[in-house]
Amino acid sequence: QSVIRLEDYKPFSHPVSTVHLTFHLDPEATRVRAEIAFGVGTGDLRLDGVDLDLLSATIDGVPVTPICDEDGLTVAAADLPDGPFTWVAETRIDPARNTTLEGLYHRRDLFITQCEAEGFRRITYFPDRPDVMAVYTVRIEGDMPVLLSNGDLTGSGPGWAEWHDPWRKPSYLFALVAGDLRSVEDSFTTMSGRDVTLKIWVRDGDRGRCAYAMDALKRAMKWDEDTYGLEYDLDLFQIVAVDDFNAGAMENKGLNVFNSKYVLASPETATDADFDGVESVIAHEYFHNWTGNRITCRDWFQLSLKEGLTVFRDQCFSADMRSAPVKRIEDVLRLRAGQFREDAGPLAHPVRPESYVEINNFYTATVYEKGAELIRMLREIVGQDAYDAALKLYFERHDGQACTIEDWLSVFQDATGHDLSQFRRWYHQAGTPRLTVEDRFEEGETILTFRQTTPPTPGQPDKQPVPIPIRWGLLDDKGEVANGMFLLSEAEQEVRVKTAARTVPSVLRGFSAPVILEQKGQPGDAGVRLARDTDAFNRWEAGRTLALDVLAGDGDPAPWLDGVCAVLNDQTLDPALRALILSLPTQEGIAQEIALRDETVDPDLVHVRHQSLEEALTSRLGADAMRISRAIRPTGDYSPDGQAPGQRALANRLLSLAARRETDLAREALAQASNMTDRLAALAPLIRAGQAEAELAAFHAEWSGTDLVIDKWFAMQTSLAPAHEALDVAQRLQNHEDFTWTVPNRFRALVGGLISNTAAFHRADGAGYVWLADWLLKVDKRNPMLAARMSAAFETWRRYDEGRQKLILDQLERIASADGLSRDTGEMVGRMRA
Ligand code: BAL
Ligand code: ZN
Repeated sequence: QSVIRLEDYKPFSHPVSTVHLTFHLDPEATRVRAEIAFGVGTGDLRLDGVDLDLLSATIDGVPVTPICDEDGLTVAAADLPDGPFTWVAETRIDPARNTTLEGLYHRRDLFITQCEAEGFRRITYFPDRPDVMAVYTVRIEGDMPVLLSNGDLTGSGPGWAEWHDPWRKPSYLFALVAGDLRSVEDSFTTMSGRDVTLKIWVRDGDRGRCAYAMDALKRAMKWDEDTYGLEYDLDLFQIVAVDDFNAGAMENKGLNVFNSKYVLASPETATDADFDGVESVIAHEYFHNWTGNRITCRDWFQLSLKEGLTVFRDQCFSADMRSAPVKRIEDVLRLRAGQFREDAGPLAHPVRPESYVEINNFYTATVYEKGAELIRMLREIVGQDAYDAALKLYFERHDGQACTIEDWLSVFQDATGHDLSQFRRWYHQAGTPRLTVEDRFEEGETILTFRQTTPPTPGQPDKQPVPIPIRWGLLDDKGEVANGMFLLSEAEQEVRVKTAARTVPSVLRGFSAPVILEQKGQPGDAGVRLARDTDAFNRWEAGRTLALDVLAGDGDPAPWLDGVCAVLNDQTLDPALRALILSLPTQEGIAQEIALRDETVDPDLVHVRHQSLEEALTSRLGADAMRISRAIRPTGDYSPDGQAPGQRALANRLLSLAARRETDLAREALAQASNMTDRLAALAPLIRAGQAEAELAAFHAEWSGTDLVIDKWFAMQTSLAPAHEALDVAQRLQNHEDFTWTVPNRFRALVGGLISNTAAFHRADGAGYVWLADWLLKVDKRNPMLAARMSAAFETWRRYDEGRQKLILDQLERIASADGLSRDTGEMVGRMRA
């Protein structure tokens, strides 16, 4: 496998100014004419191209015969004019047979493109790299009512449309969608008074489920103006929702393409979490217009330049729309579940990787979520005003450019005067730093001693200290006595604060750095923080610490039970926060904690402990669970905004506990449920108890044909079925007539659901591993990106006992030695076995 290295970066040989594309759409034989204006360059002309049938090529009108290979073509320097020249090539492609869902593909009568990262080379020969930016004009010919591309519509007639995007862009932001679609329209007046037409394109029948997405889009546009002074820059902004999509969404200039999961939402079909997802993904893709599109990446090693910043921006947007502490807890849960897990295993890599085989394998939690944490830390270190000044300078200095992480950090240094040389390590060094804090009280001072280490990761045996912003506070029995921010830059440093007596430290407030904190306090400290920390995040964190003492060790459950019951009854607290505090860490979270303690993870034991703490809480609450659940459940019309989702979350958490004893309570709740959030919450205990047969059948009958809901139907069964039955359930469901494994959402629902059912996936006989490997081998032949991403389910193999390790390694070896394995999956499996 050939390795691409950051150190080998060279600018492209010839500048490109304009690209004219003409598409004659046909599912099996689409012809693409590409006219590319090249400037004066040096050396051969090397263009990327994959699975293309080259019909003709000319340079300045003169036919040429390039040397073609599997990855592209070359025109020798001797055959190129001395000055600027125009390249015209006609290629034929087969969108119907393109099962990779990269490039141009045809599914269910829709033509769809996905070009990031390297899909454009499946459409025509081109220098398919983000630092080659050009102005695109596109003509689409095809017998379909809707023919869309980037930018503004400049002409159309029956069977054709022409589009022009005045903004220079890299090829990965090119998009085309064509087919029978309907639009929902609205408009937005920008801060300078320009009217922008907004269109969301969906299939006939889905227009009634676009209102929330449209509202979220307008709120995001306004927020970017108010918060960053950034205005939209075309007269038209379009979103298309498609059912066949590998990712969540794509920020193509002026024509975002979305997985329908992140557009379509109504109370009957979508949960509160789905509405959240729509809001944040709509915002994320919209925010890319500046952080990604106007300023893009020089090369794919810089991916976090746009993704880390844009995730951070969408996190801040959601925090402003909803409860900021609750959003922070949810973001940290996501970070730990995906990124800490990745950082602790064989797939660990820096936020800015140094090499890759297949770039699709680096759209990771590290590049996205840890990348966002780095921006958050920068803001923490320099302060909000300096952060704002730095962002202003970033847009002034780099608008229209393809940039690097160094450019980004230089802007921060120049704008703020901070020396960020040590901060660079966060981008280059993989692994999650471990932060320990010890406290002592001496002669009228509370002394906090902080220490940091980062464990070795693949290819990086030795780590240097990184700057860690630590927000801290000190609590006594009346409340908070002091607080501050400390930047730990060395391996060990102290903070001294004058206090009258020993206080309880509350450190890493708001999760001010993406580190694993080990707190060497006194027994009872976590209970104090849970009861009265003024930082909501650390209140939640204290509950988690107490729960993990029981779940990952053999701690006493009483402090956790006492603490969370007190929180439950605190009417002054946001119900959403109470619901989070009342929830146990996931079994994946417990396994991470056990592995951190250098102990072998026994998934069965984790499952048993998890169940028994749930049971203990159920006993403790008794009749209170249903009493409070009923009292707090919102009545009236459903709203995904305001207090109602938090109230539902708390009501449903309590229902899940109460229904452990009495499944009829869940049946009652199901009968009364009037929205999808409540329905799924009521179904869950029945599925867990193996008593949902009739209810699942009724659910299926009601929602047959509504794909996103049927995805839920599959996912809830494999993810919630009792561990000893779940694999049988999955094997039965994979033969269901609605199980189309070739549709990524459906595949992820069933297979991803089973993987998330950890005790089922990690069955001691290895049947879960064999089953997943069978699927990966099958899917890899059609859709390598999907198979490669799903293969990360195996990344935790070192956590388990020797028996399970061997069973997983056997499957990794079986995959690695399969004939025709894709570069994507080959790289993932190779890294996991290394
Ligand atoms: N750029 C790929 C999809 C996203 O991160 O928005
Ligand atoms: Zn993104």
